[in-house]
Amino acid sequence: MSMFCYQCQEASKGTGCTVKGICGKDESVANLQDLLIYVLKGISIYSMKAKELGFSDNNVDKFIVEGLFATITNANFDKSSFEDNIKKGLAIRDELRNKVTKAGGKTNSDLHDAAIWGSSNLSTEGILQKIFSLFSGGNKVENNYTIEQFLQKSTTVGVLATENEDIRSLRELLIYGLKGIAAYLKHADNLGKQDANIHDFIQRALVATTEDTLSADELVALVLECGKYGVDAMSLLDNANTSSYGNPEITKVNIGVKSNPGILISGHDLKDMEELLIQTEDTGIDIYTHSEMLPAHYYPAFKKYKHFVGNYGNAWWKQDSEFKSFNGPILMTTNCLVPPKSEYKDRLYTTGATGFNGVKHIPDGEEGKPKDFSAIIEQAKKCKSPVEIEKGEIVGGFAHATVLSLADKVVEAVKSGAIKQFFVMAGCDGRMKGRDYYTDFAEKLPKDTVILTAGCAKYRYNKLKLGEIGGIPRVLDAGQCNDSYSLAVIALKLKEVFELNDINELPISYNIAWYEQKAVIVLLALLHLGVKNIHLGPTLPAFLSPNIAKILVENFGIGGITDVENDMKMFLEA
Ligand code: SF4
Ligand code: SF3
Repeated sequence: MSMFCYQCQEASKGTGCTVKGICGKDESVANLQDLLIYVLKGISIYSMKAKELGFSDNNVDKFIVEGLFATITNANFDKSSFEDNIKKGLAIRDELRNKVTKAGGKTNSDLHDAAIWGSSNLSTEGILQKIFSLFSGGNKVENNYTIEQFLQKSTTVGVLATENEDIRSLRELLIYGLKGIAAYLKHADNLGKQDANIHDFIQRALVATTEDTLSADELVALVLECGKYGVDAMSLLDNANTSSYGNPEITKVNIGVKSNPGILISGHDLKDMEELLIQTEDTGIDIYTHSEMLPAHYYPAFKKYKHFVGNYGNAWWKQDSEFKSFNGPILMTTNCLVPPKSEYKDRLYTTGATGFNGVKHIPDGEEGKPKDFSAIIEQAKKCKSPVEIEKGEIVGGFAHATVLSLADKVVEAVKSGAIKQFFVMAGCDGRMKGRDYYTDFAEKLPKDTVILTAGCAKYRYNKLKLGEIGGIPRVLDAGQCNDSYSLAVIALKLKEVFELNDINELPISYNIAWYEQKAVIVLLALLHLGVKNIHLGPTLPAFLSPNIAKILVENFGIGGITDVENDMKMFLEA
């Protein structure tokens, strides 16, 4: 058996991981992820037919979103969870097929293999029973499939099953955009916000990746449409976050430690954050954020918790040393999870879309009840307090409401020439040595420039002393990667204030770092909003074939990066 994955920036040799992922994903997990995506395509085929016939099922929509999310880089390494989800997916698919058949829809003959393979011959009752036991008893149910069958099938349905490299490139670009959307939809759903149109698009797009009749032009159009739904998903999540927890405020976050034992929470899920804060109140345990959870400190609703004391460490990839010195339990709510070292594996917990063999997983609460974090809390009480690795504060909270409240000041600074240019340096951080580029770039930017950031890319420069311009910090952190939406809202507002016809006339340059698939949807969302000349680094995606990269360069001016001096010159003279 072998694997092929090229969905993230660290794809081996810049082309793809073929033996084991640089991320640590082994071939069986990689292949089961491919098979799960294939099952989601099969479900979508029937779901779209069901929608045409006038019925849909929220549970099907949610299953597709959760399945996509689980395959995002550094989310889930747990083979058994993919095996279970493939089984559940097949049962859901077959039940949906029966319903569509009953309603008079066509479900036979020339359907794509994704809709047919491994189909059970069970009666509707049998399938319903199977689904019931799968949902109520996990993987205990007896069924017709073995892991060997799944692994065998998986090797025929992965990325390389599409032979034409341009079609493959577009199909995968679309799927990676959908994975990013799925992550944002899941967070919004956890806070009670849904948008049926986005689910419809996800399923329509998944079906499109099975249609050999679609031309490259049609797939390009779908990719761009994906950007529109990316904006919608980010807007939905922004609304979910701000209506639940208030608008982020300018906040100084402590990066030192206190003397109590602590729990470290990472990933992107604010609902988990809230539930953990509530359950740890008055327990003598302090809560710290790591990596992408840092922006939780900016929300007014979380400021009332006295035991919510700071941020510990840096971006995701430093977790192996930082989790060790933290001393207390760590809760991963989403990606990015690095395969854990033995020194802290027994203090690590996953929840939601994340998972790892042998790491304790906190399940969803039953019937909408909160998750039960008591095991983490009990363990924390027995742990030593964190070892201090740095001291000081970092400032953030510059999401759209804050920046727009400063609009007069910002506009004045631009008009007076105090601010010459903004640099959007949002996105992801990663292990690659070449990412020092972003620290150097931030340090060497002229003093009359301001960095707009979101995502874990900020850790490359958010502790530098870059100063202020007339009271406006030179690094404005809007929040997590999904809060890149704020940067788009700010740009659109500035366009309006300066009465420009085109967003590209603004003095804003885009030098974005990417790593995983949420960055892909952020990129597609920016393209949808008409932003041109985005530079993407540290390397261009391996999944862009030369022809598809050419289309992006010619139509949108997308480029890579070279070295700091050359790029700085190019951006400042543009
Ligand atoms: Fe390789 Fe990235 Fe895929 Fe992991 S997610 S297997 S590092 S391309
Ligand atoms: Fe980071 Fe994983 Fe992308 Fe959310 S935490 S930005 S890499």
